[in-house]
Amino acid sequence: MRELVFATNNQHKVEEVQNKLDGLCKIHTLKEYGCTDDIPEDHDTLEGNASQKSHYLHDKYGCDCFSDDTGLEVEALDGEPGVYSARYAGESKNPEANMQKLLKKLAGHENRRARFRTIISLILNGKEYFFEGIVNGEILTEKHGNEGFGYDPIFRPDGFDRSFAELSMNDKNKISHRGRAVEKLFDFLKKQ
Ligand code: ITT
Repeated sequence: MRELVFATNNQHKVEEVQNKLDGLCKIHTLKEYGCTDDIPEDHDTLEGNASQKSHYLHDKYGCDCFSDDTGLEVEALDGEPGVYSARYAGESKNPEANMQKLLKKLAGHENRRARFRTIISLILNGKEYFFEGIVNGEILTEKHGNEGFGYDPIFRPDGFDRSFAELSMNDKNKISHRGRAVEKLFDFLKKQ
C-alpha cells in the first residue's frame, strides 16, 4: 500500500483524511515521523501555504507527502478571514476567539454567505500536484453543536438545516471542502 505523510499539526484533519483514504493508502502523521517542527505557513494564498508545508517536509525527509491549507471565506467581509482563518483573532489560534470575532464583524449584515475552501498540495516522486475542494453555506448567528473543530459550530452547509458541528464526521466528510479535495486526491492516486 502507498504511504504518504500528512504535513499537519491538526489532529482533526488527520482523522477526517484517514477516514476518507482508508484502504487506499497509509497516512503517517508528523508525530509518527518524529517531526515536532512548527511548519511555517507565511504566504498570502492557500495554494502558497499548502505548497510551503509539503515542500518543508519533502525537503527535510525526501518523503512522498501532502498538506492541506483551508480558509473560511465570508462574502460580506470580502473573503475574510480566508488564508488568515487560523490566526483571525491572534497568534494563539483560538477557535472560540476566532468565531466570536467573526460573529461580531458580521452582526448587522444581512448577507451571511460563506464558503470553506481547501487546497491540497501533494508531492509524489518529487512532483507537485494541487487539488481543491469547496463547500458553500452561511454563517449562523450563534454556535450550534459540538462535533468537528474550528469554525464548524457557526457554519451551515447549503442543503442542511444543521451546522457542521451537528453532523457526524462521516456526514461532514461527504460534502465538506476537505472531503471534496481528498476525493480528488483519492481519484488521482488510484490512477497512479
Ligand atoms: P495545519 O496548518 O497544521 O494543517 P491549521 O489548523 O493551522 O493546521 P489551516 O491553516 O489549514 O490549519 O486552517 C486554518 C483554520 O481554519 C483552522 O485553524 C481552523 O480554525 C479552520 N478550519 C480549517 N478546516 C476547518 C474545518 O473543516 N472546519 C472548521 N474550521 C476549519
